[in-house]
Amino acid sequence: RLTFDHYHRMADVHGFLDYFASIKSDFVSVHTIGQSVEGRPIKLIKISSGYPNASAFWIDGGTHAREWITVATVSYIINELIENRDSLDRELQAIDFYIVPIMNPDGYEYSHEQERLWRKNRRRNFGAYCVGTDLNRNWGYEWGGQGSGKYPCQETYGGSGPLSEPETRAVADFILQRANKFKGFVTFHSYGQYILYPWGYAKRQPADAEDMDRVGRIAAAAMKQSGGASYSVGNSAALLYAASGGADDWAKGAAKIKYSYTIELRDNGRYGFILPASYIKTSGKEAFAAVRAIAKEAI
Ligand code: 0X9
Ligand code: ZN
Repeated sequence: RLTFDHYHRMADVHGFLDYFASIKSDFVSVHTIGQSVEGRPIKLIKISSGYPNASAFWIDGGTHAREWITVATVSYIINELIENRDSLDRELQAIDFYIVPIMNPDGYEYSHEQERLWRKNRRRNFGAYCVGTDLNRNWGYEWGGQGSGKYPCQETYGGSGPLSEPETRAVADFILQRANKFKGFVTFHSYGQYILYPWGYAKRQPADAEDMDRVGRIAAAAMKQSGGASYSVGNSAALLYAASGGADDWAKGAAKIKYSYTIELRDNGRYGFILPASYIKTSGKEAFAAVRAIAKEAI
């Protein structure tokens, strides 16, 4: 079992998924949808509604290795969706949740063992000394544009091509196989307390920016209401910076999932990426409120 008072290593997080699949096999299953560069599993947990034509909702964490709070927060959400299923609204019980808590297992382990502030995956780049591709610049929608590094030694290196990395490729293939089922997509990052919506590749609003903004604000209000922190809502390139090849842009632009968000969790900069584990529960609670709010609006 996982506790939410310290950060866990990959094996523990994955073990916790398997444990749920074994004790709740009537509605929970775990699937290895691919392998990382170094051969670690990309594990996905499906929390099923039991309805064959259910709407689906995507959640992921652990894209950037050092953003440990996202792995812990997504684990917390999984625990809530399973253990407190009966107290969940009926409409949310009718959704199939597909959740990957650790998108970048190699980077996550590396940030525990070698370099706490590691960001990218662990790709050995051809002809270069520097290791790693930024998985959040590697997605195949407007890949390689503004805010994406061309050179392997950059922290925002977008890779050798769109979806060149096994970690992004596995998830893209999985989602595209059932893309029309997905109504919502939330990818967790840290830090800054933002609810961001596309586009991220340039300072450009999507045609449905008004809807995106409205639902983002509902989510921020739900977070606050749950006793959580203040989150700012806005277009990602406008509020933060332009960065192309992001998962959120791909989900909206390529997979056509309307309600696609990046949520940057706590904090506001006091601890930054090195957020103490004592924040896991509060982060989990507010993030779960955001997921419930977005999912409700999306279906
Ligand atoms: O730069 C990123 O990948 C995200 N911020 S972080 O500090 N966690 O690295 C923001 C991504 C926002 N979405 C897009 N630019 N598409
Ligand atoms: Zn990030």
